[in-house]
Amino acid sequence: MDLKSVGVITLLLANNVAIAEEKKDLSPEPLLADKSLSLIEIPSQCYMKGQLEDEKQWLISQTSQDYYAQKFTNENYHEVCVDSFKISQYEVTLALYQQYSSENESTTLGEKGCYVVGDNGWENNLEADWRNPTFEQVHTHPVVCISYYEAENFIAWLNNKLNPTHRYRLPTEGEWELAARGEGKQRLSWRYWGNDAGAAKACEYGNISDLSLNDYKQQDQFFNCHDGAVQTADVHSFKPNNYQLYNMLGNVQEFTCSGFSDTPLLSESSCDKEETMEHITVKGASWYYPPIFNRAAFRGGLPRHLRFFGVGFRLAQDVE
Ligand SMILES: [Ca+2]
Ligand SMILES: [Ca+2]
Repeated sequence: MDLKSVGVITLLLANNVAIAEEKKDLSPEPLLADKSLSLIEIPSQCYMKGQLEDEKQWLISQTSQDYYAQKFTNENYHEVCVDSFKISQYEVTLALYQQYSSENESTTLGEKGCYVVGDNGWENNLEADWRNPTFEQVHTHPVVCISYYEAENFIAWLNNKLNPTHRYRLPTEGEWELAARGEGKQRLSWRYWGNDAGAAKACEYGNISDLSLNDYKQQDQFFNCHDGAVQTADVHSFKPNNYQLYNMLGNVQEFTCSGFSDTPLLSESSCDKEETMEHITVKGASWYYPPIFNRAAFRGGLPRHLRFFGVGFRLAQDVE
């Protein structure tokens, strides 16, 4: 490199510093501008939660009576009533978690070990963590490989930092499913874009287990369209549902604050912080899960201390 080039680079660097300093004075703090903090208010109401009869028949046709009985009979169709609440439009970003980590290195640097799918199926990869979930991410992707406890620690840090009147928390299972279903006609579908797993429409509305993933790693079942993302995608990508919420049924599965039991009535309307139930409920489906799991009614239960490469979370708040 000649000196002339060095001079140009130095000048560019100097200009960038000047621009950065100028922006620093004019912009809100980066934390406050993060997409993860953009909330939508959902009004108090009652709705029908759970699996519909035609959904049941489709699930059995895709699997078997035994598999259905084992996985999907806990999605009871019933009325749930929720108070008004707010929920984030987007999943919590890697950028925001990085900021948390930079201020809490003593607690976040030891977060090793994450369940990923390796050559022999699911395995606890002791080298994997939220910085390296075994695939490439950029800072606008959702953070993954975070346990429920770590998500709660992050939220405690966020509340302490921002000191808002209404404090952030995870959504309850009942709140999450209402938010995912959207409103009006959309709410009556298994997925907010419709029921047909083969429809190209699926790839417009979420980062799902599509042909991109199938090209990368053969799947038994997948959505027959291309969404362009093998693993995680930008949290602000694809079309939202009609509550303007993005990737409720895609990108990553999401923690709720409701304990998991086969009888959802026990916990879906409240946060189970007392740990009366060992497992925590996760909702939605990730970039990895096949269409049978990609439905608003699907419920998963995970041990609270484990991490998975397809699981993240979004924020909620009370409305007073
Ligand atoms: Ca995808
Ligand atoms: Ca999601």
